[in-house]
Order: sequence, then C-alpha cells, then structure tokens
Amino acid sequence: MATKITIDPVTRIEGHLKIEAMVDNGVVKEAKSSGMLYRGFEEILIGRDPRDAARIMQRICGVCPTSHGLAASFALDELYGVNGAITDNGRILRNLIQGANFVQSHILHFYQLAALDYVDVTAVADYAGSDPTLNKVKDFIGRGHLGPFVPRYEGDYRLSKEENRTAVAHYVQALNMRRMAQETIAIFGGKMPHNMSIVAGGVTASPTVDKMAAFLGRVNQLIDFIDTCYLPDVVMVAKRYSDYFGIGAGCKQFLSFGVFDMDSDPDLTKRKRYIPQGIVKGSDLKLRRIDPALITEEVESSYYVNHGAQHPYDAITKADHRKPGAYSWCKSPRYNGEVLEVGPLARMLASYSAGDKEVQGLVNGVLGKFNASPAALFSVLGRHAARAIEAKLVAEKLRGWVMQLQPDAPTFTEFNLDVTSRGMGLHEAPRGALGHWIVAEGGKTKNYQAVVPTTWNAGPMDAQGQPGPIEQSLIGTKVADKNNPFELVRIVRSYDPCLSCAVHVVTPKGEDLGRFVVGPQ
Ligand code: NFE
Ligand code: MG
Repeated sequence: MATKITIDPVTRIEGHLKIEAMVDNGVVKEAKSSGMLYRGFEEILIGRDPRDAARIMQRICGVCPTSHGLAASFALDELYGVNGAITDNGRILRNLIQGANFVQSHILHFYQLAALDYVDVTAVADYAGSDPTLNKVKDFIGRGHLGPFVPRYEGDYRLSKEENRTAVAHYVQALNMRRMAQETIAIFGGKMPHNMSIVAGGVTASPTVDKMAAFLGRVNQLIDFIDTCYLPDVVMVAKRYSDYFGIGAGCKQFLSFGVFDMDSDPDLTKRKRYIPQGIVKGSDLKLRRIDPALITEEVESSYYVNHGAQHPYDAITKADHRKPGAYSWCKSPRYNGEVLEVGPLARMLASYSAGDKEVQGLVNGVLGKFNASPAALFSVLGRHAARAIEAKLVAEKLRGWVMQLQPDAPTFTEFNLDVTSRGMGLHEAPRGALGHWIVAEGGKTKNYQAVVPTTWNAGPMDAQGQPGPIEQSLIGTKVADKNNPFELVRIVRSYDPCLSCAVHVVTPKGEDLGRFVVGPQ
C-alpha cells in the first residue's frame, strides 16, 4: 500500500519548504515540492524610483541579498543605458563582493544546512580529549541544549567516531569562517546582510590599499579553511556515503546565467564571464547559448490566478490561495518549456563544457577518486562536490582580482534618471541562476519581476505535467525506512533550497488576499 511521507519544514534556512512523497513498495512514485510561504516584494517597487530595486530587492532574503542587489543593478544598468560603461573598478568590485558571498554561502550550506544529515553529533557526548571546541559542544549537549542538532532522523549515520568529532569541530569553526566571509563582503559592500554599495552604474565603495589588504588577508584564511576542512570533509562524507553518487539525479538539464564579469559588453548574453552562461544537457555535456526571450514562468500548480507561460517582462501575479490543484506559492520557471536545474552543479558543468581546464581537472579528480563516471555528477554528492570545488576556485580567483583594483580610478558611471525603458539582470546567486526584469515609464518603475534559483529548482508541476527538478530527483528514489527518510532530505538539501528567495509576491494595492493562522489555534 502506498504511504505518504510529509516533511515540513525541510530547510534549515529561511522559509518553509514542504515535501510530500508517495512511497509504494519502498520507492517514491510521486513527489510534491511546496513553497509554504507568502511574502511581498516585486510589486512593492511599482511606482517607485527604479534605483530602489537595488536596496529593496535585497530584503527578499538575509542569506543572498548580495545577489539580489547585483541582479537588480545589472537590470538597472540596462534601464539607464550604462550597461556598456561600467568601469573596470566597478566591475571588479562587484566580482569581489559576489565572490566573497559565494564563499560564505557555500560554507554555510555544507556545515550548517547539510552536514547534520551525515554527521552524528552524539559522538561528542563521551569525548575525553582536550580540544576546547569539542569540550564546549560536549558541555552544550550535556546541559540538554540539543538545538540546532535536533530534531533529526535516526539510523543512517556512517562516519567513525573520530570523523564525526572532526566534522563537529569544523561545524563550529565554519560559523567563524562564515562570519569572516561576511566581513569580507562588507569591506567593499558597506555591510552584511543587505549591502549598500552595489548600485546601478557600478559600486560606490572606493578601493583603498588598506581595504584591499583587509580583503586579501581574510580571503587567505578562507582559502585555508576550504583546503584543510571543507574539501576534505566533503570527500570524507562522499567516501562513507558513496551510494549518494547514484541518488537524486533529477532532470539532468542545467542552466547557468554566468557570473563574474570579465568585460562590460552591454549584452548580457555576450558578456564574458569567469563562469559562463549557457544550458548543458547531461546527455552530451555541450554548452548551448541561451535566448532570454524563451524564459517563462507558469502557475498551473501555484496559488496564483491561472495564465499561460509568461515572460517576466509581461508577467502578472495575482494570488488565489483556494485554487483547486495548486500546492505551492512557487511558480514554475521554464526555458522554452523545459525544466532546468540551477546551482553550483549547473555552473561547474557550464565551465567544464566550455573547456575550462582548471574545472575539468578538479571535477575529473573527484570522479577519479571514486572511480565514477561523469553521470555520477548528477546526484546528491555531485551537487556537494560541485559546490565545494566552486568555493575553492572562486576564493582563489578573489586573490588575483583584488590586486587588479586601481585605488585612484573611478568605480561608478553617471546616468540620466528620467527614462522610459526596460532592463534585464541575468546573474548567478550561490543557489543558481537569478534574473531580475524591470520596466520603467517616466523614471518610475512600472513592472518588476524576479525569477530566482530556488523557484527554478523547487517549483511545482507545470501544465504539461512536468514535475520540477527537486520533484524529479525524488521520484524513483528508494526509501529504506519511511520513519527516517534520510534519502529524501539529503536529496532536497543537496539543492540548498531557500524559500524566502523563491516566494516573493504581493498585490500592488496591499489588499487582503487571505488570512492565515500561524501556530496554535
Ligand atoms: Ni534566499 Fe537565494 C540564493 C537567490 S535562492 S538564498 O543563493 O537569489 O532562491
Ligand atoms: Mg518571482
């Protein structure tokens, strides 16, 4: 008989993601991924000064505000006609801020958001050594402070006692490293979260030598942590859980908008980026160019009044929380009607397929360690490995990029505010492809849409009956113990979902769309 497994909430980060899986004979037959959050963002901007987008859109999320500030600024660059005129300093500062942001996000994901699915923290309970961090955790657990380590599933923890203890010590160290990465962003971003310096036309921070030195010093410590903790810990987990190279494949089609500008080509589909733009299909690992006109969102299974596939420039968003058949506040983004996975795996595949030798070497190195074929990348461990490899590559690039700043050269290009125009910001957040689209009339915002990574990955089924990437990853998965469905949470968390990013609509007039009781009634 089929059993329904409900996991709600799944995420250890902003927002609620609910997963429902119908399991029959130990195998997932159907899966539903539901964004359970209702918020308000894009339409707050309507009627406002378009420049507000670079500040307000960051409030979508406390984890990746930097990415929203950047995507908004890219869209505004085009709106104001300065998209081909960003200075080298402006371009490099944006890359530095976003690079440090990738590092903080990836460290946070592996240790704080994913590792506790693999690491048994109780291994510290009878620790008798002298490591002060482990003794603190032991004391913490001993006094009954089990959060954030519980609730958790029981059973499938496979690391040795020593390995568990190492991972727990690194979990605590990662908190410090993440703080340091946030400070690194703030050196040129002004503050974190919600930086102040990324604007249309460039960046307002000035690259002084002392700031460059402060940036470099922190990056070097972050690289050290990535090399000595993050990468070895991912390999340690992969060794003990190597079956996860065969679990959670998904749609095997990937999208990257590209990130880290190497020039200021006004056309974002031609701009040279360190991690390139394109679509990669698992079947042939070729990088295909994208046409942004083919990006749409559908709402067939979403709590919005039905419409067909809409391009973000023309999109309308009208909530209908009683819609029959709907099960998510996420929309379903599609490219030419196709389902695509986004994120570090998509980006590393884009670089790999574009012939980036460094990426090819690191990816082949990981596959070689596990005697695995490239198909193994389309998996839970493939996503973790891609994220860790990307953290290392990006952190190392930061070292070189910061030295390219010119302390006395301009960081910002002036522009005319009174525009009737539109703009598209294609970029990559740590969790994947992020696009902002703005339409303005007489210098005021007329329409604004953001299509974000977790909407691509966690979106529901579309009108053609195609499930979203996370749903596809779950369908066909064997669940060993339905009371402790480790397989399902490990698959979902490998995508690093963040629901507050993914759900962000409101009615422009602010009327009541529905009343929701949260908590005990
Ligand atoms: Ni709230 Fe976000 C990232 C964006 S995910 S974390 O990375 O954009 O949808
Ligand atoms: Mg949106």
